[in-house]
Amino acid sequence: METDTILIIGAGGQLGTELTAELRAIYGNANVIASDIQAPRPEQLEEGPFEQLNAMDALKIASIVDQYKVTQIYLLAAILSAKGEQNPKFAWDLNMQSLLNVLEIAKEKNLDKVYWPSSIAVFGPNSPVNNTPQHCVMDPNTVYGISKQAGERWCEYYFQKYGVDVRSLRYPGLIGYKSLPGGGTTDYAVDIFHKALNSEHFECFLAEDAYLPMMYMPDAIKATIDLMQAPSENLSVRSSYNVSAMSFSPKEIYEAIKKHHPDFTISFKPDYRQKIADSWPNSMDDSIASKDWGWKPQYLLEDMVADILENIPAYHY
Ligand code: AKB
Repeated sequence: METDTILIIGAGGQLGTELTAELRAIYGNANVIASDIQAPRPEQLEEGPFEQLNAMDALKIASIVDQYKVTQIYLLAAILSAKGEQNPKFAWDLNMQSLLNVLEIAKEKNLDKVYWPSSIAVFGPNSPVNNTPQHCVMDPNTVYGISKQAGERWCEYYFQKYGVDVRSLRYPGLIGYKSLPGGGTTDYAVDIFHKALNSEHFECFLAEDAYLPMMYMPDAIKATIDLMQAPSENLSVRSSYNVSAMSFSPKEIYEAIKKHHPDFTISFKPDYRQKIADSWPNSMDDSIASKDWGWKPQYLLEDMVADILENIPAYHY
């Protein structure tokens, strides 16, 4: 029987919502403590333990860890790429302070494991654009990307110096229908489904050919849990693993949706987020993740679109 007790910080977000449900299915509701800066919705209180928590509050994190005898922390709270550009100083403070809080607590309290997400945003204009390798030039030019790159260095540092078992993935754009993303450059690829389902016109904030790496949420959840359950000695990367599933442009996802909704219309009005997209890879080389812990995605564009369009109405409409 599993005896792990997991604290999820940022459980109400796009990834947190789905990861909390999956971890509770594996470890039991009572062994997964959800926390978020937002007050809980009534159903969150029914599903299992919930604590209202600001990820910058190290004392409160430590007291929750003591109270529930937490053995693992998943730190998902962050300001994403587009929102970060509107308040760079705050994005830096939140993204770095929360990570340092968790790494310090993991060290002090000898936690078993920590999970912290990185992103394709760690790459920049001088990184190789196609099949971007695990190790290459990284010159991120968003505050989000800079914080993720610095965070990767901190993770590796805490692993090397203090033996903190911290694990991380460089997520591409994550696409799910159960909850909405907030403040990312890849968010258009979630919004587009809701417009199609509501029979509304979609104005895309990226150009039609802005090609980016993306991943369907079930693959992201599986990747995260597979990495966290892999034997420590198999992991050769302690900064953050490249993972990849599919790449597409706004025009390509529109065309895939249009096959199911022939009247759906789109126009393109690129804004400041186009520059962010331009600085990110088109596709990622994830061969080290495949080799170390058997990573293999299940969903490509057409399967994902069909699955979302089939499931979204019952979920939201
Ligand atoms: C964003 O667009 O900021 C995120 C990411 C790719 O990390 N979805």
